Amino acid sequence: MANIRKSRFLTIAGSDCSCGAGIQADIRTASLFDFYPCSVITAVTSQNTTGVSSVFKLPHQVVFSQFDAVISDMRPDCVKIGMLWDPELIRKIASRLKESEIENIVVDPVLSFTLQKDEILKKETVESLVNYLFPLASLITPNLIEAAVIEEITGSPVQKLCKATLLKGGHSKGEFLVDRLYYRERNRIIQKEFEHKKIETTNLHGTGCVLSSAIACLLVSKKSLPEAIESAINFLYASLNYSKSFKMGQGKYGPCLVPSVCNLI
Ligand code: PXL
Repeated sequence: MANIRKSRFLTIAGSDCSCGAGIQADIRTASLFDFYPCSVITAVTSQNTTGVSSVFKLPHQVVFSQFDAVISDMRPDCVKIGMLWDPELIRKIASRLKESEIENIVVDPVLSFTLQKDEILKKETVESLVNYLFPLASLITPNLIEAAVIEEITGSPVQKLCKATLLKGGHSKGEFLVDRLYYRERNRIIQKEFEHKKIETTNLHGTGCVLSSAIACLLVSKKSLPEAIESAINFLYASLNYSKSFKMGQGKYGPCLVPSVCNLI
């Protein structure tokens, strides 16, 4: 009698041992949306609320064998892609994703760690993301800094590079922030804005991961793209509000913790 199919979520991302961001944040989020989570770990980071102390990039072969094991058996209904650090790795992951015909792919173009500029920002890495992964994505979710880097490298506004883009406004100055969604309808780009009062907190670590994972799950539940995004943004703000006063470690940037999803969406 074991025939009931449960929805599955796949994250392809880096591990964060403090569980604020990356694979661990994605799994926490997908579980709250009642998805069975699977993961392909691309790198193992050592970090806590004070910063990142090391990044170990897994050999390509180890990344692919995880991918093949999951894809050949689990058939995910949605995928969230986070930290991918090498142009060749990105090309190969993209080609395997294409072959597997998976839908509902959300790409969070993580170009650097919180507070640290590192080699992920290399030009060829960004070009590989844009040329191979963006065409497969249902949505990309850059923040303002990532969008500026991508625009500088490609010479094109980020919203022109993908079917749909959620440009996250969290890094803007001022009391309010605006997340802007751009999507195509009959060859026109439509823009929708989601404005929020900023929540006063430094517990912001992992917000991008939580948001993109929530969107990936919500895309499966047959909501339209704007509806899925609105629900996910509301979920993120409820999470930020819930965790704004927690003190998790000695450093400044604590994790954004997600409350129970009940009554939030
Ligand atoms: O939030 C970006 C991000 C993604 N993935 C991993 C991270 C971070 C930020 O620190 O550690 C593994």
